[in-house]
Amino acid sequence: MGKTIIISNRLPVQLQISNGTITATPSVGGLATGMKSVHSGSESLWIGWSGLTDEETPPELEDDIDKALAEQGCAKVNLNAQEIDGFYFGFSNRTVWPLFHYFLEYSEFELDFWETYKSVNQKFADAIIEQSDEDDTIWVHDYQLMLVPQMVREKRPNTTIGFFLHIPFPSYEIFRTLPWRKEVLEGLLGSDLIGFHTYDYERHFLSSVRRLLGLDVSFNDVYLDNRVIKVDSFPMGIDYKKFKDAAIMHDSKKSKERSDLQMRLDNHKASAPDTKLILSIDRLDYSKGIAKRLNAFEYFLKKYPEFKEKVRLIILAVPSRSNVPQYQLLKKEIDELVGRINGELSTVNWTPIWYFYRSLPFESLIDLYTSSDIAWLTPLRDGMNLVAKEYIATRTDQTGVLILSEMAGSAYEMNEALLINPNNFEEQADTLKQAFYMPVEEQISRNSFLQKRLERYNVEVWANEFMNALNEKRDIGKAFISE
Ligand code: GDG
Repeated sequence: MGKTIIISNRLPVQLQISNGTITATPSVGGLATGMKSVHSGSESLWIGWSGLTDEETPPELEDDIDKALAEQGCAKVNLNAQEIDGFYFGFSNRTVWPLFHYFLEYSEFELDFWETYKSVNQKFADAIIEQSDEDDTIWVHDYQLMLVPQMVREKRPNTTIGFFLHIPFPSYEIFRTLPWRKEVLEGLLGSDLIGFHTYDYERHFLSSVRRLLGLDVSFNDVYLDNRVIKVDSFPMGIDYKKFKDAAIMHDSKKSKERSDLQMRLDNHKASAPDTKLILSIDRLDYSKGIAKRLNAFEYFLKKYPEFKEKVRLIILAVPSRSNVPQYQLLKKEIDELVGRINGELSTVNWTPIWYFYRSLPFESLIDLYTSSDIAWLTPLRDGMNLVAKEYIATRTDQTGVLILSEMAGSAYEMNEALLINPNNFEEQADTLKQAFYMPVEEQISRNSFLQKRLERYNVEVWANEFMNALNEKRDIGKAFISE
């Protein structure tokens, strides 16, 4: 059996150059953690972009960078600033991201973006061919690399290739608007196994394959030439233990060990014990519905004025893709909304919204999760939404209410949460009220079901289930070839 090769746009390491010395530290994101069991030992390699463009990489340090990455089981694909512009900020984030999240009007169909996307996908495919053997197993991640499976297949017809999409796959009616729709489907169909977060995304994909390419689809198998491609759903979990343990550790901290943020949150609780904290955490992205949430919050306070001075909304918006124009406009809109709502509704004792526009360290995230009575997550579309799962994992005493958009992939597995349509302000206002008054026993009952499920289907189980399904495909393929 050969190696396992993982490919994603970004490598799971942070490179730092200081005084001519390179350090590569592993990142702690969900994907990197989940892939630990797959990406371990000498039998695996992770290929991706390092985060430094060619222009930012001192030529004399090239070898040192390669060495530092190799120590982490990684190899880099070199990309220049113009490639990052067209491939990442362009086709990935100005064409595919909005289209796949149903923001058709934001999606830009630029030939230049597409050409760069193709050539960069070819670079990734070439790197795979160079670094792998025929009997290696390849797992490609996400929407930036949808052409890679077919590009590898052309040179390596018998290699086993899996692809996982972390964002929604849209309905046929949306997907068909893409000028390069056939090329994208054909790119993906270079895989042996294609995974999505939910059954709906899987059906949408199969419907597009049938209607746009006219291929035979039976249940979740696609027939293409002499190959059978399996399409399935694999809902991604979180590193449950990490969040639970961090919350336990947090609860056991003595007062002098508590962070400034935690002290602020504690003071808030002490000075207004019957006030509830409502939390939302997202990247600053239009798909996450932050502006609509702010409007819905204002509506709630106007519909139910008795909650003035009784609730506080904490918005943590993490900077993201800030050189894409739509994200700059959204930042402005949110800044203005927060300013206006706070300006209109604040009293001497109360500011309705605390707004943080930054990324916080993991410990601060735990402070926020553990101190908030309600988590309110209202994406307009979201592949999965891991924040919802992380909030539940940190509730050590099982209290807390999760209000979650039906449009998030995680809603399919989190039926015990209060599920809402983010466009329905009436329903959102009533649900906030319901959350405020939900009896503790009901909170515990709902959360205990959720916790059990999240603990069982954690991110490691997700990665292993995908790999097992991929290995099964490889074994079937081998049996077929030897017949
Ligand atoms: C994409 C899909 C899908 C957030 N703020 C901070 C911080 N975070 C961490 C959270 C969570 C992660 O970022 C966000 O994950 P999400 O799943 O909510 O959203 P996306 O970033 O859009 O991820 C999504 C996911 O891929 C996986 O397939 O679920 O649908 O869009 O883990 O904890 N972490 C730290 N500081 C912050 O300020 N340290």
